[in-house]
Amino acid sequence: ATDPVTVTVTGAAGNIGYATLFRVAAGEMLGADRPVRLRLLEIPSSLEAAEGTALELQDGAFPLLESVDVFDDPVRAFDGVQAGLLIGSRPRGPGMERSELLEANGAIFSAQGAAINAGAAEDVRVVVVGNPANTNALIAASHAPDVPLERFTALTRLDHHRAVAQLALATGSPVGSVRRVSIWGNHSASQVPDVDHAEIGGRPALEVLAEHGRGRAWIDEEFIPRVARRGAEIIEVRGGSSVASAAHAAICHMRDWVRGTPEGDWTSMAVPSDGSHGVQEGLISSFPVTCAAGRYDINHEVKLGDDVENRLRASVRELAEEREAVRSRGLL
Ligand code: NAX
Repeated sequence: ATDPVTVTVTGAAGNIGYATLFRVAAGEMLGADRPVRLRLLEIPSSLEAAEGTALELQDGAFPLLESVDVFDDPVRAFDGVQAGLLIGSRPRGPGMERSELLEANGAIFSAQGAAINAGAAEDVRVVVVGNPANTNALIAASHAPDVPLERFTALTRLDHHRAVAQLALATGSPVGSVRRVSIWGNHSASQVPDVDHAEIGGRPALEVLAEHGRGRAWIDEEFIPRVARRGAEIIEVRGGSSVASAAHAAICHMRDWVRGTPEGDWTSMAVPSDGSHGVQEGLISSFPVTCAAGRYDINHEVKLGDDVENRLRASVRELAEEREAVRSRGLL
């Protein structure tokens, strides 16, 4: 047996939290040989619901689940954290101003960043799911000066999966044959799904798409908007926002970061920019990354097509604006 890993999940009583916890307990994130200690964070009004989830986790009798503890204090919830899934955030309510949204989330993620700074384990890794995910990750990172910046990431894996799935559907190919898709930029409608380097069944995706009558126009007018607006489509059709697919993406994000991406493929993660691909250093932007030996590396080799580059520039501008908005409110 190996040492247990301490996993903190915020928004534990929420929809995505609920869909995530049981799979983590089952070993689907960190491996079938890795015991886990779960620490659940909720706000006081949802603490009891989180306690109920903890009871259900007991009822799963998961052999890998060493303990479940529930907190409404971030300092205690993040004590010893090695894998942090920051899911809870303040969604935009009806009539809510953008400034209120930024401030509510600024308060949440600055407190959580400070708690991570105070108590995290040496090998802590954080993925922010709660929106606006990239900027929330930036706020948390800026309140954790003792934690290496690269340990703060945000989720764009759901966008990545959506793009992979749409390519498979459009070409009648198995999903598992689609590789090297990239999501660039912000996790928002400005995100940039990129198929220029993608492969389907080992062949250039653009070639396979063309055989199915899908050229640039399909990519620009159908594929990109479909992927970028898929969250809204799910809300329309399902009557609620993405839950299980988001939980799955968060688990895959952390799993690949810890255990590596498959040989010959890469994935997409929003990570602090090192200045490459024209993304201002320090902004948390989605990039194609490969993971090995517990770390991720931004893919520096892929060359941006003109169209992707233009779109990425707009998405990065949006990220810089979000950063400016939180900075001017003293949240960084
Ligand atoms: P829910 O409203 O079901 O759950 C959120 C939970 O977070 C609630 O139980 C709430 O009490 C808790 N919470 C709020 N503030 C907290 C705090 N300070 N500390 C601890 N817990 C806190 O939302 P759910 O559907 O689970 O979605 C969670 C977040 O994921 C939302 O911000 C949503 O926008 C975001 N999403 C991000 C996605 C991504 O790809 N990055 C996709 C799915 C999802 O839209």
